[in-house]
Amino acid sequence: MKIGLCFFPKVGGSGIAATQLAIELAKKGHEVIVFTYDTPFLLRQSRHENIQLMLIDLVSYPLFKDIGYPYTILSASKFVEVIRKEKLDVLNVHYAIPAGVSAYLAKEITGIPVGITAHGSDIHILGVDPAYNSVMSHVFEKTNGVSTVSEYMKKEIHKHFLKDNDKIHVIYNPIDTERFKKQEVKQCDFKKLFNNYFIHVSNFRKVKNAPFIVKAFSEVLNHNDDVGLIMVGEGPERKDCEIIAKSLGIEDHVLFQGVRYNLAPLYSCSSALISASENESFGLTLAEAMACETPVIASRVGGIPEVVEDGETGLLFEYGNKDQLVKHMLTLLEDKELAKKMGVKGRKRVLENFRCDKIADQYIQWYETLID
Ligand code: GMT
Repeated sequence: MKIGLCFFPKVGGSGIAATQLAIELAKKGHEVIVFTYDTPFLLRQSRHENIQLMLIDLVSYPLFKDIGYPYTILSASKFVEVIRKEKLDVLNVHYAIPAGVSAYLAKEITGIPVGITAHGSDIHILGVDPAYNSVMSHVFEKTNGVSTVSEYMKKEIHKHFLKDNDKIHVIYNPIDTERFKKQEVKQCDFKKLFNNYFIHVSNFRKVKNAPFIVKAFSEVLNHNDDVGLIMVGEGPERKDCEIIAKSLGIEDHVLFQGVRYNLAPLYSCSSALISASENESFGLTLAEAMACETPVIASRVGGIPEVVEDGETGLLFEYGNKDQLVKHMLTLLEDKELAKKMGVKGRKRVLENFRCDKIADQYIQWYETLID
């Protein structure tokens, strides 16, 4: 098959998942044309036969100074140009805004079958916003099919956009279980200060609720102070987390690592991954940590219960309930046997449900239905 895949290239769940998908499809012998505006970091690391990168030109004009690039038109034009030249079989865009609109235009112009993969805030934050809603409703109606990353998201799409449930397909996110596997780390790759670590990985947007994790962690330190909190990623609330850590006098225990590309060693040396999000359609980092045999502690929101089996591969807490989070953190610090068992079950769950080659097969089956 000749497949067009469009996604955001920078660090972020939808881009990471879609890049992994591109790599798997290419490995299976399909020709993949990636549409984006910069080289995704996973594609920078190695060469992949069968993947062609088509950069969307960011052409501006003085009149557009206040409104930014007209990205919807720029990407639609690139789709049309490439579809005509390369005779693509199908176009799959990841994250519905604005690429869903660009793909809709390309379908109108060339007739190509289009599948939109919705990832999260493109539905439950931006999609439902009246600023986008009327156009997005039309686009979802007119596209050949919609896929999304959890049953929770399927319900959201049905509620807000599509009466026709059969048009919405759930395909979980792909995890590379070779890249994400337990590594025997005697020492973390940064200075070893404590015997135990928790880890949080995110883009530090408000929805991730990262300052709450720092506050809960300070209460854990009242019971056990031989523990550090590794904070990975960059974003709007990272600085707030630093300020809170300092104001609580625990700044020596909270280790801000910036963006890290090799996460397996960090997951592997952690007692648990912590996620306190207000909403999460899937929670890619949870599945990555589980693949590394690291148990997870997460808020019971959105699609997270589909990824984490409560009491089996991790422990869930009610969103915003600090006492429950602290209790779970202490449980996994103290009961190493339980943590180990959960870790082993976590990897098994990822291998069964999220392994990237299996997920790529599910995408192929979905593309076949779009083409029919
Ligand atoms: O939708 C977003 O907030 C951004 C998006 C991204 O590109 O990082 O994250 C969403 O997609 C990820 C990949 O499918 C999921 O793992 C995240 O749970 C989801 N984020 C939210 O729903 C808040």
